[in-house]
Amino acid sequence: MSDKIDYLLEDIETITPSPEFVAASPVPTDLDERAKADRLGFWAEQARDLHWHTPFTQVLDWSDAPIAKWFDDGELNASYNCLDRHVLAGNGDRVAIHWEGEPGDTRTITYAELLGEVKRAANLYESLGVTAGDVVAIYMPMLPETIVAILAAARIGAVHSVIFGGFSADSIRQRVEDANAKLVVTTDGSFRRGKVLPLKDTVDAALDGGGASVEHVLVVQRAKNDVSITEGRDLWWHDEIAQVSDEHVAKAFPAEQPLFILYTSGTTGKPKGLLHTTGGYLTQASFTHRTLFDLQPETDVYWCTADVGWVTGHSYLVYGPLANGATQLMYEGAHDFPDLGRWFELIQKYGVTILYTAPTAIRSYMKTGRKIPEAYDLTSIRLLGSVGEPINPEAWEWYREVIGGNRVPVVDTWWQTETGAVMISAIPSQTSLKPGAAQKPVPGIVVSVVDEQGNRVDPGEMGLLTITEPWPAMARGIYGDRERYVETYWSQFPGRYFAGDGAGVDKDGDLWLLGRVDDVMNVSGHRLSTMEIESSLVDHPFVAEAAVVGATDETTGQAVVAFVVLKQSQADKIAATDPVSDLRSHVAKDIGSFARPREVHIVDELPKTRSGKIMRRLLRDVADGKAVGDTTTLTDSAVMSAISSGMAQGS
Ligand code: 6R9
Repeated sequence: MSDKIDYLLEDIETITPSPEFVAASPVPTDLDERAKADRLGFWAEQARDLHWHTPFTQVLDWSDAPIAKWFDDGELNASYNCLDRHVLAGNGDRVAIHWEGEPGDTRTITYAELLGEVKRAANLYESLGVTAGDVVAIYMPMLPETIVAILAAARIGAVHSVIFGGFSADSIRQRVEDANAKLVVTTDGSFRRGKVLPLKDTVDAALDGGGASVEHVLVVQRAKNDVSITEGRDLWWHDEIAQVSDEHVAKAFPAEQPLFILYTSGTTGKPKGLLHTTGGYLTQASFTHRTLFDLQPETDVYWCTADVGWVTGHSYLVYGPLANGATQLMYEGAHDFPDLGRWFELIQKYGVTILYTAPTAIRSYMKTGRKIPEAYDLTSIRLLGSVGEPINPEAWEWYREVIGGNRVPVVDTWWQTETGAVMISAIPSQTSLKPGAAQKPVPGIVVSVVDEQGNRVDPGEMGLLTITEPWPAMARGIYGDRERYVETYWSQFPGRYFAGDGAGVDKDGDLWLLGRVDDVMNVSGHRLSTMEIESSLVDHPFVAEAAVVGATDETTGQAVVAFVVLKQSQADKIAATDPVSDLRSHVAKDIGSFARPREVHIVDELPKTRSGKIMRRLLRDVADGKAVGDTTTLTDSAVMSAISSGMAQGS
């Protein structure tokens, strides 16, 4: 059986950081050295960058593994760290948020103003009887009030559970009930591609006959669409906020005070509510944010395009940037409204210097062509980040060349809802970059790529990513279900965290993330990464996007089945050839004949979750000729019907 990934043993050209970038970088050069010499001491030092009401004396308590306690005897307040301390340090006039609504309305909010809003909201929550440990569910679009609602919960020691604004009433009910939420914060509606999405109606449907724990629903007015108000339960945010004081003293809470629950889908149908606590989470979120993005808080304009409803929004739109006193852009709407230039127009308008986005967005711009970004001035950008999926080298190169003007570093950051903050990434001022690789564990993080028996694999071998030492931002379990947490992550390799991702180490010792292991195929005894074949397909000039799955095959065990979206700009050339046979040969030539796709299906669109991940599970069903499974988390379930009916007609 071949476990080799040949390209990991080849010479790969790296891109060294420019001398100007290195010279200007505020990131200490000895982080890794210090972390290796004294790992816990290193994290303690990072934690001391925060404000502690009561300093901690203990660093890690692992006696109740795998539920860690970090900085356990210390006390702090997350909201104080994100707001008060910047204002007290004289930075109250610094812009915290440049907000732009989809229709083009804008708001500029300084740290002092944001603090005032959060104090009022904290008073409002308290007046509604919300106290430390209570759960506040937040079903909101990308508004400044969403950040206010989150930080107000943190300020009083309440636990927020943000539910992505695209979720259905059933999903809201399930989450509200799982956590016994006492308060729900929502909006009347939100703007999306020029239409109003009626969020409050969805909350009403969720609470109709369910969610008995909910005492109040606070409604932020945004779209001014009609909503029904349930007397005694529902309150307008603006009415209530006007009646409370903007004085509020942040109390100290224990380091292990629960900060939030965030649900993520696992391999089973029931979403898992990952629980995160305060001190360790905030330490690692802020440390990674300032280190991996080379943050210069006085001058940078940072933009994370993730929705606040996902973990990336939590750590790199709320806690990381605000704890570091950064100035950031927050955009309410769709990337393609009113046209595909919107993101680039925003970068130009606000002078964005750091952009953090997902490969799927990059590939969709590759598909529509470089003309769109090239029409804007993107020279303010000095750093690019990627997250959410493996980034294929072609997308990495395109991102750097077209968005980064061929001059800026690109950091590929690997992490998960479970890990709370980035775990694997280059440090842009210190690492020679390799297109397509996440490269290095963050200082203070220890990982090991192992085989199924738990033995470390050699360079060039395919393995499984494990994390061998506890880390500050790690989840403190699945809310209310310790067993499931242990079973899902800590039982395959006892004593270690198993991420569910495949990985390899190259001859220089750099890490390559190869996608979920459930996406690994075994074809005639050859282990193949879906990612590797996708990357090869995307390398072909005709292909904009590709998804590969392992279909069941009587002879070879599994067979490679590819779904590809072709580039509109190449239509003339494509018409003159046989693209399916071209692509099959291309992969065979690129990787080896064993990797030649059994089938290549040309489709108009790939099925994606609302967070932009390709739903390979659904494509596998189609490839296996099975009924297509649950499509409720797709952005557009019509995509699957189109693909299935195309297959039935033998496309
Ligand atoms: C942050 C986030 C986690 C899963 C993870 C992995 C994939 C995320 C990645 C990446 C390769 C990267 N993933 N970042 N794969 N390279 N840089 O996305 O969290 O939504 O929980 O997803 O996403 O497969 O296991 P989450």
